[in-house]
Amino acid sequence: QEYLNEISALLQKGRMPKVKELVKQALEAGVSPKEILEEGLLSGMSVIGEKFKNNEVFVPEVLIAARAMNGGVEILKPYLVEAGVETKGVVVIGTVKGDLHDIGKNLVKMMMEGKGLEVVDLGVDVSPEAFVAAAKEHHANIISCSALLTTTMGEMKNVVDLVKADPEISGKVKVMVGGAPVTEAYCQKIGADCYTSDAASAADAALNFCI
Ligand code: B1M
Repeated sequence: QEYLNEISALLQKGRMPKVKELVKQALEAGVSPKEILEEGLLSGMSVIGEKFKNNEVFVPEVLIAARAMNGGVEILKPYLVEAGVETKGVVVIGTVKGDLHDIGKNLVKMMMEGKGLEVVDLGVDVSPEAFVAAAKEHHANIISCSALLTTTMGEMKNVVDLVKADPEISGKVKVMVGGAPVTEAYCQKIGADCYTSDAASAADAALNFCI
């Protein structure tokens, strides 16, 4: 437990090299990879997620904590595959067509990964067709769209419409939307399945769709 608490605390401080070192030490000491992931890394990330939601920490702290988490996960990955820890669901994520803002999208991705979801990141300027094709290819549970411009948020409706028109994924793949100009009212207007205002809530909502 000492290792796990320390990993969680170091992750919250964004100390990537230290996190990596401690993950290695914990493995050598016989702590299970699943425990290191869930009670060390993910628990640290969820503290950061809560603090972010409450404006107690800000974007830079979240980014360095996420970087530390990725460092730890990198060490754990081979062991996790062996230990058979299953991912809880698959999310295809991207910033919509015409939009190049990716900071919020990256935060959402990191928070989702922090919840044990597998995230396929299509990057920025993603067409509705590309979202749908990737959702099929990766057997995704969710398509998650980010938009930061009033001029591009309309693309989210095109994604929703394309999903609804496709018999293979219609009703099966949920569409989540978010980004600064997006609102709950807009989400309902275009018929998307879920709107959240911040990255931590997006990850919570995504997990709820998957379990
Ligand atoms: Co641009 N930009 N930008 N920009 N930019 C805004 C968005 C703008 C509000 C600035 C302003 O004028 N006040 C404005 C939009 C106006 C509007 O449409 N209403 C704007 C503009 C106009 C533009 C350009 C058109 C400027 C120009 O060229 N004339 C241009 C467009 C380029 C394009 O996309 N085609 C442009 C370019 C850029 C940069 C490239 C310089 C840079 C982006 C760099 C990058 O992303 N790699 C940039 C930036 C940084 C911003 C601001 C300053 C910051 C955005 C940001 O990253 N915020 C922004 C002004 C502002 O917001 N104060 C602005 C931090 C981020 C963490 O927040 O993405 O909202 P956000 O994510 C939040 C939530 O929204 C939520 O979670 C996150 C945090 O918890 N969330 C989701 C986000 N996605 C979600 C998805 C979900 C759920 C939740 O899915 C389920």
